[in-house]
Amino acid sequence: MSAPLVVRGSCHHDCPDTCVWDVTVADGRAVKLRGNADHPTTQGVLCPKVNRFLERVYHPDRLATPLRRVGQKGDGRFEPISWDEALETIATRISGLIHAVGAESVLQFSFDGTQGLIQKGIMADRFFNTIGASDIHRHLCGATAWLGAGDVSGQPFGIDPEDLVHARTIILWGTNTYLTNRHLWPVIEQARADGATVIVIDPVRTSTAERADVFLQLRPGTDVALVLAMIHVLDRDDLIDADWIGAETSGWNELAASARPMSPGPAAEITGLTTERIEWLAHTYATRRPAAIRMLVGPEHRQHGRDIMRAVAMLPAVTGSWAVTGGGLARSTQVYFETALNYPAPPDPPRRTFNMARLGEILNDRTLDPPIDALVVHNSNPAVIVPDTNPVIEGLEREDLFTVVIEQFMTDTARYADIVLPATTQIEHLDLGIAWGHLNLALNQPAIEPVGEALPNTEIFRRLAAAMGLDSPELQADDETLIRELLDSDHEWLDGITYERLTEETWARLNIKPGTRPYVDTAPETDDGRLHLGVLTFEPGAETPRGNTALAARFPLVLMTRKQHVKFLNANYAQFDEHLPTSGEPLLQIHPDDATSRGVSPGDRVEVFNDRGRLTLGVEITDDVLPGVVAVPFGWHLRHSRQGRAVNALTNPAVPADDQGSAAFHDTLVEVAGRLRSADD
Ligand SMILES: Nc1nc2c(c(=O)[nH]1)N[C@H]1C(S)=C(S)[C@@H](COP(=O)(O)OP(=O)(O)OC[C@H]3O[C@@H](n4cnc5c(=O)[nH]c(N)nc54)[C@H](O)[C@@H]3O)O[C@H]1N2
Ligand SMILES: Nc1nc2c(c(=O)[nH]1)N[C@H]1C(S)=C(S)[C@@H](COP(=O)(O)OP(=O)(O)OC[C@H]3O[C@@H](n4cnc5c(=O)[nH]c(N)nc54)[C@H](O)[C@@H]3O)O[C@H]1N2
Ligand code: SF4
Ligand SMILES: [Mo]
Repeated sequence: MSAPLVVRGSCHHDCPDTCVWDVTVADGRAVKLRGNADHPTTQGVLCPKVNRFLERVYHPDRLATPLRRVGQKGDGRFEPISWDEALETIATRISGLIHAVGAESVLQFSFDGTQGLIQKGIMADRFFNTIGASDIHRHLCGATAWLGAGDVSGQPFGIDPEDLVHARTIILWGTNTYLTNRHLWPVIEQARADGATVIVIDPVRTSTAERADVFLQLRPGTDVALVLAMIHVLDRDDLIDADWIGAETSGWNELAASARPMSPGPAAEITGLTTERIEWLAHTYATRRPAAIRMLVGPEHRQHGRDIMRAVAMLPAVTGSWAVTGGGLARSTQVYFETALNYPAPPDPPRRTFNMARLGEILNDRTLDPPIDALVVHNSNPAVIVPDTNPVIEGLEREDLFTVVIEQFMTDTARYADIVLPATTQIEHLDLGIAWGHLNLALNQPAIEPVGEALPNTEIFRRLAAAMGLDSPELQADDETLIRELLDSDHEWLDGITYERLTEETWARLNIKPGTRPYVDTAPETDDGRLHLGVLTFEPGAETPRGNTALAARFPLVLMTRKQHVKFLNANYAQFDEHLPTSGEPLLQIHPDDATSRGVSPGDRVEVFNDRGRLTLGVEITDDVLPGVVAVPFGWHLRHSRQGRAVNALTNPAVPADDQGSAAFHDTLVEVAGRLRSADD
């Protein structure tokens, strides 16, 4: 036996925390995985999702060989084939389509299954750019938040989340920190121990809201009205920072005029909060400083999500709270990495690109020129994560759609593939991880050889390029070269951060001094170098009770579909029974008033439905949701309901008219029919 060795890597999941871990390897097998004790945010603990990651790696259900479908699409019957045969089949089909109808008939669909930059897509993108395939806007997470904050500040830099420790008011605005960003929670607790007031603004009483000093449970999607009322109060009570506004912003007069009609009275009527609470919030935010707002993505998932993100981003510009370390807006830190690293340039000419939320529509649209006849999915599970599942499945069922899925497990999407290719997990491949909850880069070193015949995504696309006879050397670049290219940047934030240093030290903080104040120490990257305020209007979404009274008469309840479980990470882990909550199935949360009026009692099964779909679910009757609001957790798989659908069978796929930004997931109206006897199940 050789002595065990410890290999350092980083978690790949789409999670703000990007933890660093130590993998103990004995005789080629990973035997222990622990959070690294010295990493500034991990501090020795991972999370309930990933603590048993090695079971995922060695799970008997891991895909071990390439597979070819032998049954109907969706029924999950496959036979093993060799890599040569799999790649040859794919190369022949794709080359044939390129010849017959053009490369745009091939759609690349990938998302955030890994945040490691090279396995996420650098080599895949090179491949699809070279052939000129159709692409997607990867906008279901974070893009709308980016656009909304960017409307105010150009590049949407926020404060280092670690600087929240200096704040005396912390507003967790539509973010469920305790669940979704758990390594930030100790920072929030530390600030509170030092005297900070922690406020949560959310339509749902989340596990974070339960831990807050003050929980403001507003009606979904009404945040712009709340911001306008806060600005109304700040202006009325002379709590704005007029010097700061004059020197650093433009558009204040237009914003103040927008806020004048929205006194706390009308805002209370729209948001459901009391006028006293709104007054208190505005005063506290302006006077208990440093005052910080923390946001991630929750409120972006609506038709007017960009307006909400823009509105909230205006608050620190109006009070000048950016001026003191610990104040300002703490949002995704991804923009720092995108600024510093040498990301590949966008393809020239640009590829035909569709918003990913429209996958169902696109797969079924024969009028596209050309229509989509091949789909290659990697790092994503669209059958679960895309809104409006039924058209997605209808598209995936098309006999004439050639579908390839690169996966670690037989997911709900992979079941519809013609060819499934087995992918390595994070402990089997090299990668460079960025973070969106802190400022540390991490190098992930492979700890073990690939399990079975699995290959890294990068290698799969190198081999596919070769099988298609594409001979550009950049399609054969190895993984280390790809990482070195990303680090090859003149940006000062990367000074001294080399591949060699990362192999020694694993992680490195971008060269940004703790306490740096965006828009104070550096100017906003806007056309006039000022923070942009301007006209702000509350508009209800087209699928909300206020926005469509006719539809609301049929479907009076607003459906929220947030992340809710400690052992789920998006669509990952629901395949393992040990990761399911004790209910063993998704439960519909409904307010006691709505349950009573529908004759729903504890223990009942109900149907929740709209014109897009229908699910039969158990219920949890709770005032964690407001009257008129119901919630079903996201992340469960299709097998977890009688209909063979998860909650996205109900959700609203509408995207902004310019195709930029997320879908209106949470602008979804439904009705609930109660009293299904168990015989109906
Ligand atoms: N355990 C666990 N952790 C995760 C994930 C997971 O699946 N499980 N997923 C990861 C990913 S990909 C992401 S993007 C992050 C997301 O992290 P967060 O943004 O913190 O989480 P979400 O659940 O998307 O949304 C946060 C909150 O927004 C609220 N919200 C919805 N609409 C509105 C609104 O109109 N106004 C206000 N004020 N609030 C609203 C929801 O009720 C929800 O509680 O979490 C990451 N971490
Ligand atoms: N209703 C509703 N829908 C939502 C959301 C919501 O809150 N509510 N949240 C949205 C958000 S914020 C997000 S980020 C998306 C998440 O959407 P996705 O990014 O598609 O979801 P994940 O489950 O994180 O990852 C997808 C798959 O990637 C695979 N994977 C991981 N690593 C690798 C790898 O190295 N190679 C390959 N080939 N595969 C790999 C995993 O096995 C997993 O099945 O969902 C969105 N959809
Ligand atoms: S999922 Fe998030 S919290 Fe859990 S180990 Fe990965 S980065 Fe850390
Ligand atoms: Mo996300």
